[in-house]
Amino acid sequence: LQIEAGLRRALEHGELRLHYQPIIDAKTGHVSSAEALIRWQDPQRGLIAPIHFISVAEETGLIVPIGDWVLREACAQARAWQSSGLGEIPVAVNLSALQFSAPSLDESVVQALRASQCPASLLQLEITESSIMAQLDQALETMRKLTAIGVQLMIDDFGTGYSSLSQLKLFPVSTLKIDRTFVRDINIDANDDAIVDTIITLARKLGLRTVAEGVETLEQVAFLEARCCDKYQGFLFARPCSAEDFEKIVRERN
Ligand code: G
Ligand code: G
Ligand code: MN
Ligand code: NA
Repeated sequence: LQIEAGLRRALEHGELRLHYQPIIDAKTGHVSSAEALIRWQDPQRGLIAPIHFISVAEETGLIVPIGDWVLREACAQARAWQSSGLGEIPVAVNLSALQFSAPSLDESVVQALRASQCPASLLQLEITESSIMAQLDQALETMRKLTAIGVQLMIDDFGTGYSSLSQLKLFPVSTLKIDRTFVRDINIDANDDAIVDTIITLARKLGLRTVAEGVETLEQVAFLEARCCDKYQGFLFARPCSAEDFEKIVRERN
């Protein structure tokens, strides 16, 4: 209850922030996009990570207005980077299950893009397999509406959900983000080597891009590079950071 009241205040008083984690193009080493990750700047407690409030936001339905705020902020940031000349840096937003199943999601996305005159190509949406599988037919309809707007869809935490291959081929998505639990044990657990290898091969054959999440070591990069994974995200390259720090990283790398 305390967190709920606090979150309402956070939303009203502008205490929410987005941090951005660079996603690195495997071929060029350039920053090709960003994942937006929410933080709560509480005046008393300081910066609060999403694990401490996202589940409460989901249970109370506050995730819908918070999610709308995230969409608007992400679009405004991508548009600001574009117009400042930093480059075309798409920003990926995480959608919670409740947000994804809301009938008004496509309208929220259109409004967020319009409010900052952000091209749809600069917004990406991360959806988990479990959100999709909760109501498959409705999810496919929602995904079609979203792709018609021109935003790119990605499957987050891929490999941990329950979609079958016959369902995966129906998803109008551009990218699979390989869950970091598999990436973590590359070269440590032969099962994870096989899983990562198979996901990358599958993605290529289905015409999908791959992002490896949670890349922390050069050994992982060597493994992923040998299998032609398209993009890397992880602490080896950069942690999630403020928009200003993100800009510095882009200026250094691109
Ligand atoms: O940034 P961090 O590693 O603390 O994020 C932890 C979790 O919170 C991740 O699973 C991430 O997907 C989730 N998360 C971060 N930002 C958002 C957001 O804006 N919306 C939703 N629904 N989840 C988010
Ligand atoms: O669930 P989702 O994939 O949206 O979660 C993104 C989260 O992963 C972010 O909160 C981010 O802090 C975390 N993350 C990003 N890179 C790494 C990494 O290299 N190692 C670990 N342990 N976590 C990471
Ligand atoms: Mn994510
Ligand atoms: Na993920």
